[in-house]
Amino acid sequence: MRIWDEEMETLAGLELEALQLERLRATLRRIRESGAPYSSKMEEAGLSPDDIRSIRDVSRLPFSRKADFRASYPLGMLAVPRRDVVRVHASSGTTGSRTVVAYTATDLETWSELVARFATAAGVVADDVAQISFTYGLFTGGFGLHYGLEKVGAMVIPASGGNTELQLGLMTDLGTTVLVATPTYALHLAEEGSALGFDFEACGLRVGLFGAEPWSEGIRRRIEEGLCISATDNYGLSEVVGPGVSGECEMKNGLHVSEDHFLAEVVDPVTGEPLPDGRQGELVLTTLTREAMPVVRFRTGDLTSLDREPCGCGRRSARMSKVLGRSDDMLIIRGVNVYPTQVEKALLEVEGIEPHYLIVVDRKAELDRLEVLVEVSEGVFSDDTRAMRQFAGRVEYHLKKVLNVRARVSLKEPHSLERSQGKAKRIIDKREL
Ligand code: DLL
Repeated sequence: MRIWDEEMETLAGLELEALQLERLRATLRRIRESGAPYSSKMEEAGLSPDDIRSIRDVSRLPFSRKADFRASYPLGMLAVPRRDVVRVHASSGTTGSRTVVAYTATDLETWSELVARFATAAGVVADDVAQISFTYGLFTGGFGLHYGLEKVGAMVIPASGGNTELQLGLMTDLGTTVLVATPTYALHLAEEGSALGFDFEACGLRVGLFGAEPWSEGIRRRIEEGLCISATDNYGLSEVVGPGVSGECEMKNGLHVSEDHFLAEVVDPVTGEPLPDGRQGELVLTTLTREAMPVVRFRTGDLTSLDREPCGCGRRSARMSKVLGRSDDMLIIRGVNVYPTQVEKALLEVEGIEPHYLIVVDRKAELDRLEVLVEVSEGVFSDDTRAMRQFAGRVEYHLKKVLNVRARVSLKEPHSLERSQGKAKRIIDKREL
């Protein structure tokens, strides 16, 4: 198994910590010299870069949040002169207003290296033909994967999102071997393709690089079966770089974090206290090499845990567990915390359930009610209302057993729920309307 940057991806222990400390202090100095907003946070906390004497001192530094980007919209977070910026992207704005992120030429070079690392870890090589079905534009997914895969030497097809027939045509004509998409779109492609009689087994597709939204192991299985590929997960966020913070290797036992570029911590989402390895909490990231917009202790809102045990692939970097979801997506239903991925996992444990669902939360007489709309397979769907009610009852029973929360299940005909071309929207919260 090839490692893209063997020296950096196998760095661990004291050597790694020394590099991280040097880079962290340099980042803090650059922030202070540029007068970027975080410098006043450091001042308020009475801290200077020289107070950070060991990597563990990072926990003394104040947090930063998405709100800091919004407060300085569009480019107030810059730590370099504006003329050094060669590209901007913007976050999707799903959880509020848009945030703009900027890159210097060196930042773009680093970003390509980061993507090349996780693509190589997933098994991509120079002979591959990579079809990018992420939207190209302000979203970091399209351009991020594009330049990283070119760096690996793959032949890149910038297909962009949507238009399934075009996607399938390109796959056949150009011999696509690697698919880049959101897991939701990969599922959609598998479904539409098989309806159109496309033979995924016979086409050369072999690896999937999927990310940008949470997805359970059940969805991974469905995608792997549907597209006849090995499906891997990669993670990132605009404010920190875009895709390339972490990604799975072929062992698929966690996402390797590029720790020479990002310092990863997991904290208690409520108190902000650092949590030990293995404990699930909110991921907090500090960039160690970003020039244009460095971020320090950025609260990602994403829930995961860290594992520093060595991995069979030879990389020594810490691994993140698959992201459970964003803390903002957590539903509190009659006092019980529920994440959409937990609902997804439980649903897919029932035979006859399809991986297309929508969660609707409502409040009646001060009580939260959870409804799950989910498609069933052709074999299960019928006009026999009694049989359907019984099946729904079985799903409800299973959800109650796993999630400890009662949910009403409405079974839907195959292909009836709306499909997404990008990130899926899983929750409709009528309590906010
Ligand atoms: O989604 C960057 C990206 C593009 C990552 C392509 C991977 C592939 P944003 O639009 O800023 O950036 O959204 C970032 O998406 O905080 C997570 O909540 C979620 N997310 C991204 N990757 C994963 C993943 C891109 N692999 C937000 N698993 C993050 C779970 C993910 N959630």
